[in-house]
Amino acid sequence: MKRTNKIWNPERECADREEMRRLQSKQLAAMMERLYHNVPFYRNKLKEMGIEPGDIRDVDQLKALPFTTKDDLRENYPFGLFAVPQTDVVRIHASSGTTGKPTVVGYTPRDIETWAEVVARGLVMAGVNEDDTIQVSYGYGPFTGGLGIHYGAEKVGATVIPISSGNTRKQLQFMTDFNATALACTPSYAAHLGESILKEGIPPEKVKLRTGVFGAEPWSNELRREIEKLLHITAYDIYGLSEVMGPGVSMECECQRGNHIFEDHFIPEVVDPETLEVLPDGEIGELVFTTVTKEAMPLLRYRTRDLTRLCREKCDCGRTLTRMEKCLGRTDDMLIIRGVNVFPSQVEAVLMSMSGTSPHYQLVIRREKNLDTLEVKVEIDEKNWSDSIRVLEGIRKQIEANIKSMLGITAIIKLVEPNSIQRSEGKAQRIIDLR
Ligand code: DLL
Repeated sequence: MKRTNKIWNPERECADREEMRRLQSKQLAAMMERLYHNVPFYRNKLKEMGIEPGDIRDVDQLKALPFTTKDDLRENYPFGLFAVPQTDVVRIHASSGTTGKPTVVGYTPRDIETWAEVVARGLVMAGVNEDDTIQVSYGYGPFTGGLGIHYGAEKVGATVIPISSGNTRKQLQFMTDFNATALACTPSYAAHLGESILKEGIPPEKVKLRTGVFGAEPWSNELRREIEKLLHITAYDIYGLSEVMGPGVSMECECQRGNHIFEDHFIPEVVDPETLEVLPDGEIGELVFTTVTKEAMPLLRYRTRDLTRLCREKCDCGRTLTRMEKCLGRTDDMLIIRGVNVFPSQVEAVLMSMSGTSPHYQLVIRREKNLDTLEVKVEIDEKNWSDSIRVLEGIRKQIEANIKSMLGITAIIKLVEPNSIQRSEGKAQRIIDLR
């Protein structure tokens, strides 16, 4: 008998909305007590605002509560926001960040259990079960990707290959020799693995993959189709951030119409990033999470800087969990090119909708005479690279025209030869900002 069903935890994942609200309200009230009594940072904030923990009884009251930002985490480095004594913390993760101190997060045994539960739910959405062998090619270490997926996969009962990121040759060897049926890594690395299979001439029947869970960086639906074609799989989006838990905050189901947020643990809101007002469902804004069940480091209204919109309608898969649209990008990655706002994922969507280009590109931003300019470096696939200059010039002009018509910006297009843009084994570096 199969231990895994199509829905891992139907009671929670298909709960009636009113029932979910009641649960969230109860969890929020309990969280407020813990924050007030155990975390001086929150106690001071709440006192300043004249809020007593007992005042908060309903999830609707969230909007009256203070936000938490990445700077708050940095200022309380390393353990200032922990709500439990060190003896109760069994794991620490940290995200490096590009500047300053890393952000540190802690987990109690129950937090680890919750994390495995939500990742298990996510893997089941992607069709993973105990008959699968999953190659976990996210980095193992302070980054939450590797160990996060690992525990969820073991909970599902799948066979885990904890290969971590990097060493593409070995990845391909393990994938084929151990008959991996599922792959977990960043979408950019998945595309690279797919191309490497072709380049190495590995016969398609030796690759048994049928599903993949990809995330940790923004990626377009067009790149999804490219990965699905390269690897002959269905590619699912998994979203998360270390501050909130790690991978498994939300996950895409078979309908592939937005990621279901595991809102019995992470309550979502979308706010206007300028005014911080809560936006109605369907409007794009900054995603904010309140981690109502976390013990070691619960966060109140954590501003993710990720831009998306929410949909609370029941999904065709049967789940009632609120969905978030595929992330458009991060507020800090938004480029303003001569007044037009652009996200790298939008440029990617244009590139991937054309033939002749590869999924490897970089955006170079410069400032010339006080104006920002955007150069798009695009790798051309092997077949087209050997073509005549006239053909290449045609492709270049077509990219330029498509970017202009779809995004409304003029970009300088530079075609580069196959394999000249550095491959990333984790999160791809898409933006080179020379300003
Ligand atoms: O990237 C956790 C993770 C690991 C998620 C593996 C999915 C798979 P951080 O390193 O803290 O944690 O980075 C979090 O990455 O705020 C988003 O900006 C971005 N991100 C994560 N998943 C997605 C996704 C992990 N599916 C930051 N789509 C988040 C778009 C994503 N962006």
